[in-house]
Amino acid sequence: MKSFNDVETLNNNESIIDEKVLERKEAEKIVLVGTPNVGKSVLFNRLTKSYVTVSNYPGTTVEVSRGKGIIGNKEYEIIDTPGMYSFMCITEEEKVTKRLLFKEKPDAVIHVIDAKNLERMLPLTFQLIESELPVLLVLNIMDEARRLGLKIDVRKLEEKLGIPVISTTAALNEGIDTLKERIDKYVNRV
Ligand SMILES: Nc1nc2c(ncn2[C@@H]2O[C@H](COP(=O)(O)OP(=O)(O)OP(=O)(O)O)[C@@H](O)[C@H]2O)c(=O)[nH]1
Ligand SMILES: [Mg+2]
Repeated sequence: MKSFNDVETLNNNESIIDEKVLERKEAEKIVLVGTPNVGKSVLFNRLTKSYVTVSNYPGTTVEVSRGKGIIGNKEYEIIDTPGMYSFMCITEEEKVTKRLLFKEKPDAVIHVIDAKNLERMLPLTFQLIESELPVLLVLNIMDEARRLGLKIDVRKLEEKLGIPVISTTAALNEGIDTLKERIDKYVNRV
């Protein structure tokens, strides 16, 4: 019976510790979203340097990666989400991503798209903006877009959308420093 009590005490202590962790002021948070296969996870690896944890979203089998990264002079928590096509969620992955977007209260939401399929992917950008999420748009896979001869007027797109737009080739580490600068400016309003 003694061992049973010991376990009870341990569990009580654990729950107190959890509450303390929850009360602590959290780091600035960035959530990466976008359709499958656009390079979110490659970008996540570029932005995070340490403490990457992969866990199932509570009550689901959907995996979410969290890591820490330094942007400007601040530490951020960066969250990599499973691919989503739209807010009209069909798959469990999409439902998890939508829930995460609203529950985590991110300081920045990075919508990553494949620059080759700009028009097909912009509807989700609109949905994110309409939901009043703090969105930045990343046109990734620019190497392939360039190879296909696609020309994108990034400044004009920024003007039309009213949000920061940054082009990257995450696989080659291109545009990552600029992305970090823009995130820093956006979050800290400088
Ligand atoms: N050419 C090129 N390939 C890239 C670039 N970024 C990512 N990729 C490739 O695109 C593929 C998908 O990358 P991921 O990072 O796994 O994509 P994801 O968005 O996380 O995909 P899901 O997790 O399925 O939603 C991989 O083979 C990457 O190497 C890029 O800038 N250029
Ligand atoms: Mg991924």
